[in-house]
Amino acid sequence: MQTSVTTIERFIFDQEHRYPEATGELSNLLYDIALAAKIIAAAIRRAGLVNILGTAGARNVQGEEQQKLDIIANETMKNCLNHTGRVCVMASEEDENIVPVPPEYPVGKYAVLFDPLDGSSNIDVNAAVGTIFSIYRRVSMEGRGNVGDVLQPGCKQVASGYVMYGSSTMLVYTTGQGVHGFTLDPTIGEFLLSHPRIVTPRVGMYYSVNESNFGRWERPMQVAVRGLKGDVPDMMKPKNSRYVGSLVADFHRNLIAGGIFLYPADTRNPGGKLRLLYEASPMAFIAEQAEGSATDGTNRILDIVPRNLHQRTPLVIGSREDVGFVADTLRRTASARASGPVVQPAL
Ligand code: AHM
Ligand code: MG
Repeated sequence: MQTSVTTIERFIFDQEHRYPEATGELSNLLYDIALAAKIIAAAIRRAGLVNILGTAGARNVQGEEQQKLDIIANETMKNCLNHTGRVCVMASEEDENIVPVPPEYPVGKYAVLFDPLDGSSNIDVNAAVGTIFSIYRRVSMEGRGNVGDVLQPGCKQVASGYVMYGSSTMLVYTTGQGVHGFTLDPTIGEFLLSHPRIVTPRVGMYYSVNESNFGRWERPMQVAVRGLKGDVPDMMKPKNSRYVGSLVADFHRNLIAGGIFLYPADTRNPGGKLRLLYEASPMAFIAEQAEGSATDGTNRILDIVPRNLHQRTPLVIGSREDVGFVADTLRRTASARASGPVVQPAL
């Protein structure tokens, strides 16, 4: 029987109190999110039993069918964050506009963004889903926060993380001091430190992409993915394919085992499918803190300045050398096409 454990509360407290100027507010905000994660995890576990699986008949702002658990997760996040005086404004993938703090509650110095239940199309088949969150310091000088507080580039994040509701529930986060993972012990209801200081391998074993879109990608992306599969063995050892279709699960596996996740632009999603603010930026902060990297193919994800709340972006993220290989291949193939015949193997 283990009698000494590190709870998420103790770990966050110890980390923040290395800085004398720390007020503890960010720590408390992270506990609020950990509490929301426990409530959502419980709802997911109960889902099959209490018959809350399936759609709620509503569609979210992107026109996608909303699952009942999406609504529960979204409300849970808001209710755990909106009354504490730590948050000035929120934004959720499930809400069209920014989510203000109700007037009866005080506002604080952080803006919090979240995808309350990512990969929700996987719920009905009992596959892993997740919550992704991103925290910025407010930049508005007065009032109760505005859209400018959430439209900040990813490099301004003070923390980001995700919760994976899989065979166990894990919370992984960074405040810019490395990436740390906690596993929920359901017997005591606490997240316990299980993966301190996660560093992702420089070269990974896996590539993760929805290859049914292959014919809809631009040719440079087709060449890059074929490279990951073994078309240029002198440059890239062939990788194994893994794809759950749930970003949190695909990203988490690749973070731990090493690998690359891609969701490129295609003819159906010319700007990419994933959202910059709720998916790409928070994951990019984690990837970089774990010594990996993230790009849209040309630009570092964390440098992109968002123009609107639900902006999408192509995403290539994971082990540093693998992401570099894809970015280089895109650049070389595009410039070879511009100046003459393509030197890569024919498709
Ligand atoms: P969601 O936020 O509506 O759940 O969509 C995002 C999900 C990601 O988790 C996943 O990486 C991607 O969509 C999968 O898309 P596809 O089914 O097109 O492969
Ligand atoms: Mg999502």
